Amino acid sequence: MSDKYAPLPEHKFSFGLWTVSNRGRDPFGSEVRPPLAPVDAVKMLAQVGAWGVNLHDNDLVPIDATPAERDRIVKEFKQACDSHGIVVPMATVTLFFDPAFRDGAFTANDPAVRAYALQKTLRAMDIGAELGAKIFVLWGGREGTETDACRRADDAVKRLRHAIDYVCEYSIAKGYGYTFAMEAKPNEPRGDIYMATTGNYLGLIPTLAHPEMVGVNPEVAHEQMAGLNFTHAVAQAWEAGKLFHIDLNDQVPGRYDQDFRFGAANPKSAFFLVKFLEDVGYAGPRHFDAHAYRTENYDGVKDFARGCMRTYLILKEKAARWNADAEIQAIVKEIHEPSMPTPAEATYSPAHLATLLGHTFDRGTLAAKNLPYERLDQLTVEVLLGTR
Ligand code: GCO
Ligand code: MN
Ligand code: MN
Repeated sequence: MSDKYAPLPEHKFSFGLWTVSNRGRDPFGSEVRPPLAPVDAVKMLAQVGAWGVNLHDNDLVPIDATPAERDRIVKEFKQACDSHGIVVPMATVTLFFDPAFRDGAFTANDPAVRAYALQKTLRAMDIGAELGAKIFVLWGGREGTETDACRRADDAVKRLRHAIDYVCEYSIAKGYGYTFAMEAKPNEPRGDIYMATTGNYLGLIPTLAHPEMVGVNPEVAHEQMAGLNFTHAVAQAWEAGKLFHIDLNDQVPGRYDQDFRFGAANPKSAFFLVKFLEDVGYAGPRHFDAHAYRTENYDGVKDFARGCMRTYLILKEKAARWNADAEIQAIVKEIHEPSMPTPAEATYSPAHLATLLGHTFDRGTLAAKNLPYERLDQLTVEVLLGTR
């Protein structure tokens, strides 16, 4: 059976252990699916054709495990990954679940909580390194406030910087070779999270001790919760050389944190995202940080996982179709052409400056240039709807 949308290892599709094992609990209702052991989640990912699995420390090793239990669990998990041909490209740390982190982790006011958060992160890095991960994601879900009376927000930034610098040094000292991918989110579970958008992190990274080791992990839902254009955030990260990882899912703006199947809510935005990633040649993992509807059993979870990958591959094909469509490309060419003779773009020089300042622009000509974006968008929609 040949299926042109079948996932292959080269597509680098990965899922968080926490995504396919999500049991459907929400603030108003308990779990609807039985527990899924990590090794069984790996088996399921192999069945649906995924390439990788990512994990938080405590998705695998309970927070109160003894060192011996930890070693046994990690060893068994590694064996399961090896026997199912699943890789672990990314690891992360749970710094939000335990009550100890109710005031934050790296940014908490209590120095003991901050030290514990750091220790827990170093141990999670050990687990990830043992499993072969080279990307370490840090999501500061609790690094925020309900009331700004609790601390100065710039102190939070300083504490966060200190923690990131520390974990970079640890990776260097241990020879782990990690890059760190910082994941922003505007709110949930805190009223306001400090690093609200990918742009916030892009501002913080150059101030770190090892900026070259640190990039971002933008998530579709997180930018869309803030009402922002996700592809723009990804493009800025890419342009800065900082797109180290990506969390794909979907989200209707203004709703709760939905974590829908990729492309489920906004296929047009998903199309522009996939087109961007494929056009620029993003070579990192395509990680799905989403979960199945609460109505589903584990067969439905497989439908969900297959759907994420299939939609990505369908959109990838649509992007290629868009790039190859003669009428679309003629419009793209037209909209980039100058409307009148103009001094060539050049870097600043006294000669170019003189030419530019001496040039006469006809504002009427500029304003009259044909920009058939209605037609272009309609053609895009028709590619998406399958009529082209
Ligand atoms: C969320 C986040 C998390 C993180 C994960 C990795 O909204 O809960 O997206 O799923 O991605 O904790 O650090
Ligand atoms: Mn999320
Ligand atoms: Mn995420």
